[in-house]
Amino acid sequence: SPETPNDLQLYANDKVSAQMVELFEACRQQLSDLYRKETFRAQLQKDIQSLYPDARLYLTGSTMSGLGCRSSDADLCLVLRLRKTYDKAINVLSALLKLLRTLAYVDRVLLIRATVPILRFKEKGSNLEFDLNVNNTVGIRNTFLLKSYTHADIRIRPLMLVIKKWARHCEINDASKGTLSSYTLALMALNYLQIVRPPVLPSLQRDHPSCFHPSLDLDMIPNGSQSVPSYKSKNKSSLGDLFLGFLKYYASTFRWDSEIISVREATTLPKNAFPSWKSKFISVEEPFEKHNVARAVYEKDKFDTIKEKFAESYKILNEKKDLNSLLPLGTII
Ligand code: 3AT
Ligand code: MG
Repeated sequence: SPETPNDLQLYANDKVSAQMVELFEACRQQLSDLYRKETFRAQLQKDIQSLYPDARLYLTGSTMSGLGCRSSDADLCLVLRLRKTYDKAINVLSALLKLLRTLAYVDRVLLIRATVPILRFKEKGSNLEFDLNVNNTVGIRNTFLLKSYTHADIRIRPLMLVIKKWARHCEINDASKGTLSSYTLALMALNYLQIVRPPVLPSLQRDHPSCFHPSLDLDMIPNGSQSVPSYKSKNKSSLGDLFLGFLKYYASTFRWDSEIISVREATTLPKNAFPSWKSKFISVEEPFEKHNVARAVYEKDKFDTIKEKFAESYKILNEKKDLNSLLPLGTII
């Protein structure tokens, strides 16, 4: 990892910030976790090529974006040539289901028929979990966009990890239960960091369009994101102040009913300019496509819970100035 603890210490001179650094150091994905996932990916790609010779398997999500925890799953995108999209993807997954059940190193394979259908399985004899989709290549693009944001400023990774742990503890970090996916939370946090004055982050898509062109060849994507220089922000807020600011922003400044979160534009967009977004409780624009990544939040009571957690957590942290008042730090990994 390029940063040293000393760099981070510049932003950790108060209690909450120091607690955030400590939590980050304890929970962040290790190089050994990454190697294990990569070894599994390479073997699985080889086995899948016995069925689909042109298939390529990419690791995506927090494993690659820099936002991974030791306990994070590994997201996989299988890329192969198909004539039709959805129908065929489900057929490929059915065929793969049979193949994976014959592999000695794979365990508990399930086919999940969601909007983006996936195979979910585990590595035999460990807790390592995988989600595999077919040709949902936007996940490769947005993973490397997120990775570039984590490289733009040293505070991003610890802040995002704490936000994820906080949201999980509040039980608002599970898209399958109608709350926020980790990816949605990440975009919400990035958008706050773009909007705060002075900004902690710019729009990387606006500042470096060629690195993030939506039709950039898949194999060029990781190189593209590597060539993004780090951003020199005038905002010197501590980690704790940014976390508190994030909670406060979504507790009281952001207008859920009229604004769309747009990391692509580094601002919010007015919902009334986009009629199909008007009825949504939470609107978060996917940076590479015009869809709402927060569409899992469609029940009013889940939406209310999410807003309540922001308000309540802001109040508690602002008063107590101790991360333990929000999260039982000793028990979290
Ligand atoms: P965890 O560490 O697993 O909690 P993560 O960053 O891997 O966090 P998710 O598991 O929620 O996040 O999602 C995995 C990746 O899939 C992240 C992103 O590249 C892609 N992805 C997830 N949801 C969407 C979506 N609605 N639209 C486009 N891409 C998505
Ligand atoms: Mg994941």
